[in-house]
Amino acid sequence: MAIKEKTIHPQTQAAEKYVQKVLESVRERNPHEPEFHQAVKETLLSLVPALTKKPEYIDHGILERLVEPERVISFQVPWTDDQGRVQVNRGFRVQFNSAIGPYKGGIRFHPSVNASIVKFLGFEQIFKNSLTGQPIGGGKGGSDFDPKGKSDQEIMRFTQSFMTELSKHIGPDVDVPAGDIGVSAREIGYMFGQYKKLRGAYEAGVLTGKGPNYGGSLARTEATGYGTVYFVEEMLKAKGLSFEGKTVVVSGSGNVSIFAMEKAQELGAKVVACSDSSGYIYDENGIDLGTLKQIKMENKERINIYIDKHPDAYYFEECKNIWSIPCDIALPCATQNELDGDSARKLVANGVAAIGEGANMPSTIEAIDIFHNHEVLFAPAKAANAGGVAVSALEMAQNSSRISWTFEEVDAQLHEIMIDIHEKSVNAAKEYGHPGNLVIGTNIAGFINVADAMVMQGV
Ligand code: NDP
Ligand code: 2IT
Repeated sequence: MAIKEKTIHPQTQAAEKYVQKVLESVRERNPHEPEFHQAVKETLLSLVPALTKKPEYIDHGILERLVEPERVISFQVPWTDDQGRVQVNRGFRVQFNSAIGPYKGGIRFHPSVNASIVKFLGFEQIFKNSLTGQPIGGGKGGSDFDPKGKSDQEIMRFTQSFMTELSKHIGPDVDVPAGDIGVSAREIGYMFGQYKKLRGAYEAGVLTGKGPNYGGSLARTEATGYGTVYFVEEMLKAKGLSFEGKTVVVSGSGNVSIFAMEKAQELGAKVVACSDSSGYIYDENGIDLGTLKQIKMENKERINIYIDKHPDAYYFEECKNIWSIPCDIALPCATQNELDGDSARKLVANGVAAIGEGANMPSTIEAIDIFHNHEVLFAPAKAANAGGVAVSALEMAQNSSRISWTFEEVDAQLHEIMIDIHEKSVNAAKEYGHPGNLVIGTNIAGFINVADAMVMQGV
């Protein structure tokens, strides 16, 4: 008896071949950049349905152009420490794609920062920014500078030196950096002060995440964490579920994590655990956010201090083990690849219902496959954490028009944007033949907008 072979449409075959060819060339042309390869692979594989439907993208070489940054800047950052010694760090800015607006994306200060990390972040930013529906292109920057244990004066001297070089490459209509890991309002303030001095002009829209008293937007600090929870709320709602009464675990205890916890609590969830890079805390009564904010945001201490103030809570070393705690909803909000296959298996075995990626690329490709195979609701980073950059774009809009909106006005716009991103992702997943797969829906929805703009603007 003849075996009936599954027939693959020739256009799908052509799209798959094209994607494989681009992936191979990315690996060859960018050796030793595993995070960049991972981000490109995860994204491009999910674009096959879009390339099948619109093969003109292949003729226009859209993928080859998307994976090659328009500009990569790498520079020396010399600074003097409190002992008078000269230190040298490496700075980066990757201006990835400007099809739909000026480059936009954060700056990360962390010892792990290298070309691979900045490129994966810049690449993902293209799609994320497009999803927000705002006119912003994709970029990212950073330095291998470690802010831990540095004095305020050291932070200021380093940051000023970083901006001395960066200032040559940015501007309100060119490239607009913001914060990321290790860069919050304090660092943005020092960068803005230095940029202003070098330019001799008050160009408020050159950076976002500024203090609200000098051009920053209210609700920018809260935006990424709140936005992640708004997105997950929509994903749950579509299945008749909500945060009310759910047990939530959130990794990290930085900007994104803290405000994700705050919004989840507001919506009636119990957040029982969170972490920093040393370990995690478990408080079965629910994390006391007032105490946590004081420890991590104000005093910049280690998370284990929490148990001094809450003796009935527990502290465990090894932050990765946070995923062994049973929960209904897990929000990875710390860093890339913090949730691997083993962690995903533990979460699934403990009955997790939904994952919302507050961090960038926190789940490995294996972990995402496990969630999909077990029908766990999965909110991918490019959609779920887009609230931060969306409010950054609202900050740019306020700066251009020299007005400022109230916290409630910005928060309401953020909420609408997150609902819209969810709807776009759900619709694209359905339209391109993968209903319910938000990874595919998100990537395609973000891609189409940028790809069409690239086609219209020519080579
Ligand atoms: P913060 O610097 O405010 O906080 C980072 C948190 O993650 C800290 O608790 C930190 O622990 C922990 N962490 C950092 N690196 C590691 C690591 N290698 N292993 C374990 N834990 C780690 O950063 P953000 O909250 O701003 O950023 C968190 C994530 O969210 C990142 O992936 C970032 O790219 C992403 N993101 C941020 C946005 C923003 O607006 N800030 C917008 C969209 C995404 P410790 O205190 O010990 O360093
Ligand atoms: O990853 C991100 O989207 C950010 N760090 C925020 C970028 C921004 O420009 O606000």
